[in-house]
Amino acid sequence: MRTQVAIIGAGPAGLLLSHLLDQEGIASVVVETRSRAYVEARIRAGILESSTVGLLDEVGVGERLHREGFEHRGIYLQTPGERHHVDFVDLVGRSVWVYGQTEVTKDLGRVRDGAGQQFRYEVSDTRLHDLTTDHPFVTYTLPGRGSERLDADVVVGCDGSFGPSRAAVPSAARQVWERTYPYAWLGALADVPPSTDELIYAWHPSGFALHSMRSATVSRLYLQVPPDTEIDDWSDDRIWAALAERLGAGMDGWQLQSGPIAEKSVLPMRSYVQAPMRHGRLCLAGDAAHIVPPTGAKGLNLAVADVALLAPALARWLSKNDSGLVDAYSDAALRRVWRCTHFSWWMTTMLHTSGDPFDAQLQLSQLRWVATSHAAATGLAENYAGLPIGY
Ligand code: FAS
Ligand code: PHB
Repeated sequence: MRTQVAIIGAGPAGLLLSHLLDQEGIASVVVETRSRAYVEARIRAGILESSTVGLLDEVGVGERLHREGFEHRGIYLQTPGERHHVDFVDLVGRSVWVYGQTEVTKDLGRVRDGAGQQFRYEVSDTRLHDLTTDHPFVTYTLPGRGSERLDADVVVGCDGSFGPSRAAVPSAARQVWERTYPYAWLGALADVPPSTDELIYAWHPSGFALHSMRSATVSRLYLQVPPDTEIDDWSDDRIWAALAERLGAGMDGWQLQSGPIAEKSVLPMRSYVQAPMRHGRLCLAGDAAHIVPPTGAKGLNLAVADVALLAPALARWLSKNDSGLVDAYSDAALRRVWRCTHFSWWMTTMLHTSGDPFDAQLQLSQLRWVATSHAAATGLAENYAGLPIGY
């Protein structure tokens, strides 16, 4: 097979890239190792920055988001006994939207089907070849149909943190920065109406907690747990008890409604950045190049920002033979990557307890500062609501 851009990975980065390229008249084939149903059901992010929503609207993928998602003015920051609202709209004139990554992925898939996108789902043994020549190609095995070769002008690795593209950049040609945090998140999806109108980020001596949501009947909740936590050690009752304690049930009469937990899992917390995000005719986008802890709600939004930069760069290269933008892609994308990596680290270290009493006082002082200083709250709002694409 031959195409212009071979995209590895049908997550939000890969699907959105295929759509943006199509809008520029550039053909692509998307190769994915999982089934479509699995990818569309995989529970991950839930917060969309205003620039992400703006882009999805622009390219005709925002209709259901506006119909079924929630627009939020801001978030609550909480310490024991105090819940403070940080209003992004007042502070920086931008809101955020609550709309599950599963729904974004379904909307993108539907629009790509309508445009006749070529997909290869459930492939195995994906390999990248000749990336520093003018004729790169990808090989993989199709379920029950043997191996296939996909020739392209460019290969884009949108295959996340466990895909082959990241490692296809020779170690001598790449630099990696990594930080692993001494805690993890226990995430629970519960069939119960949210007990808050906007997200609550709570600092508590027993550990961090987050109350998010997916709809008027589904809540998404997170607890800080030790990194080696076994999910079987956490019964639903234990999860609800810890959430009630840390989110301050009873404070000013506020109650946390509990209910059936449909899904629960443990998510490791780490920061990872790999540079450059281009090597010859291989470009990396999204989690393939960088991982942020979810405390800043940046993962999905960063993947969107990468492909928003990459699509016009590839289009200009492939249709006008002008490599100016693609030569600048890695540095331009990494500027935002490091801004979001810093913000996600800052939110994570401000809100997760380390057990060190000195740290605790520093964290409480920082949270009080954000709650009382217009300048500090604006800094948080600017980063959380999202910086303009192309920052
Ligand atoms: P993705 O990982 O979404 O997509 C990569 C795709 O490549 C996958 O479909 C994968 O199956 C495919 N692939 C892998 N290897 C392949 C191969 N060999 N051949 C073909 N295809 C291959 N962010 C938040 O803001 N909030 C959250 O709560 C949150 N929770 C998360 C939970 C988990 C477990 C993870 C891993 C991430 C979470 N994130 C969260 C971050 C998340 O939203 C990512 O940033 C986002 O999925 C990145 O999108 P992509 O870059 O498209 O990568
Ligand atoms: C989520 O809704 O899944 C979510 C929201 C905010 C975060 C992380 C996860 O910071």
